[in-house]
Amino acid sequence: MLKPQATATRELVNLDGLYAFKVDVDRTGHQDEWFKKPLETTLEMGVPASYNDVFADKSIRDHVGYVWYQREVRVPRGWAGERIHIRLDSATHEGMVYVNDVLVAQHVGGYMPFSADITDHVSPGRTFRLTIAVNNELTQATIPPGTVTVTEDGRRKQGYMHDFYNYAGLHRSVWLFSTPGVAIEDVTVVTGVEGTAGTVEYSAVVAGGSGSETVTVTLSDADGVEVAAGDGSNGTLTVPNAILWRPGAAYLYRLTIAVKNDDGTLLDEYSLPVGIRTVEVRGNKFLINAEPFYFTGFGMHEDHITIGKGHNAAQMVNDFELLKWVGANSFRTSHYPYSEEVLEYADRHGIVVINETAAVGLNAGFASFFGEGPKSTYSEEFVNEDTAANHRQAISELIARDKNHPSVVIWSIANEPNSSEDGARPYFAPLAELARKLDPTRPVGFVNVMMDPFDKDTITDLFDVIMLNRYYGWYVNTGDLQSAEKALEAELKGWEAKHGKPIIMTEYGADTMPGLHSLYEQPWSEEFQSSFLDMFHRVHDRVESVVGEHVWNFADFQTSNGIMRVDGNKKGAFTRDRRPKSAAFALRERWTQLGSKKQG
Ligand code: BDP
Repeated sequence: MLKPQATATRELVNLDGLYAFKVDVDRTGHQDEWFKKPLETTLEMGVPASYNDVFADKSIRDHVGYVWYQREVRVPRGWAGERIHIRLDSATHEGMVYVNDVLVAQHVGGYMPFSADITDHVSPGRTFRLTIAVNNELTQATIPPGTVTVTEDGRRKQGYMHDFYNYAGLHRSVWLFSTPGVAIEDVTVVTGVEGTAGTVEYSAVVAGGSGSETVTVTLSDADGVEVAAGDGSNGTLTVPNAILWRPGAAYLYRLTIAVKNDDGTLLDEYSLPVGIRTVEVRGNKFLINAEPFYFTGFGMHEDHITIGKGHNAAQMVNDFELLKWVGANSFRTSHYPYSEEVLEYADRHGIVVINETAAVGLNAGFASFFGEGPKSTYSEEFVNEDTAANHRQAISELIARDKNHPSVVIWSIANEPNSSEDGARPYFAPLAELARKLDPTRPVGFVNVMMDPFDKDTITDLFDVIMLNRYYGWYVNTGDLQSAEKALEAELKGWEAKHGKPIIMTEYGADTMPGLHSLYEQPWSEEFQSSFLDMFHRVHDRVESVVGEHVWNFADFQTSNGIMRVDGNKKGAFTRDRRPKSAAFALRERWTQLGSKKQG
């Protein structure tokens, strides 16, 4: 799915800002057709942002169900004769979009864009009423899954098997955009390296034409100088002496696709940045441009004070600046796809990304942490055929959205699913196959949970890399780093011997209260966090197959209520307002010196 852009043939209007806002307390909005008239409310809500922490009202924060957003939109008068579309970069977790009285789009899955062609419902130069109903419920029909229960006094309660808070709303931008009648609908780019040359294999899908149109492509370097050109909607361009996209040293070319009619009139134009690079797993090494790469960085969250999971350009830049400061070369989009702006930024700044679907919490083993739950994972009542269908959709949409980003080097199709029950292999084998079919060029993996080590796990051979979340010294061997070190090393050696594949430690961390100090390395102190991380690092350095380390988490983040958390998860190297804990300085020391040692 192409991100809308302004080109010589396309225009774009941003619809962010304040919307009238109403909580559908009695669940009557659809029945009473709230979209047919101005919302009866005095509340307003900013887009993009989560609505939960914006109002000083517990009932809004805890609401389970629909909320409604509404505003007037004027269609530019110059758009006569164009196709007109509305696009939501996301609606968490379900969005229903009404243009005046008509439902034009409905989408389930909280972290993916969707759009609708509304040409027949609007008029250039005139206004229309845009109403968006957003539902935050997680059910058997969503990824991630959840359960809504109704208490005896009639309140709806949301349960789910992950710790991060279920922020909801319009977290990303809303757009009105135009496309011409004959339009480029999709572009796929695959890059390669042959000696000193780079190859750019492209294929474009053009819709609405008669077939007699011509497609031309040009590739320009960062200075705008054309370095290759081709004809036709598919082809391979060769760039002599190509400058490669490298971690820490991004270089982007720009591919422009033009569609023209017989007399040479430009019908449509679309362009995208292209980083020429290769990714490959060979034995127990992870190679970028045929050179071993060692991941340093974090599992992150889109999570900030007040705006929750809302995208904000300045906050995003600040997070990337902190990654740079601490010496991180990569991160994982735990536990859902992030805003497209994040990936574009990573492309431009040479940060490597493990891109994850929102399939988190497919594990009955967590029931005890999160209250009552199902006994087995792969069962009619929990992860069933509906879940699998939604999971297939999540993988397909993620790859369709993000396939052209050079920063993305691994697809992570799930976080900590149960991988030891009988049902795990039949569930995951088709999903791994689907991801590979949709993108044969990138390694595919899933993130393994501590409860399913190498002698219990039944699915890791289906994947290219081993990604492990481990908490030796925290959830087990709590505070006893000596025993933890032994247990961790033994387990990693077990994975190494069994699979011979690259291992990335995708999570390791200890909750830490900033400002709490201890002479005795007590858990929760800043000293303990640093010693805990040091212990992992000693082990990583002793196990050859370890090709990366992502600390859990980049920053403290908000969680749902529970006795395991004090105002959120405190495993951040930075606090929630992005101040460094002592561990951040220790990580900086290691990671800024590590690069040459590990990769050389
Ligand atoms: C892991 C999860 C992560 C949690 C973390 C923790 O992948 O989302 O936040 O544990 O407990 O199980 O801190």
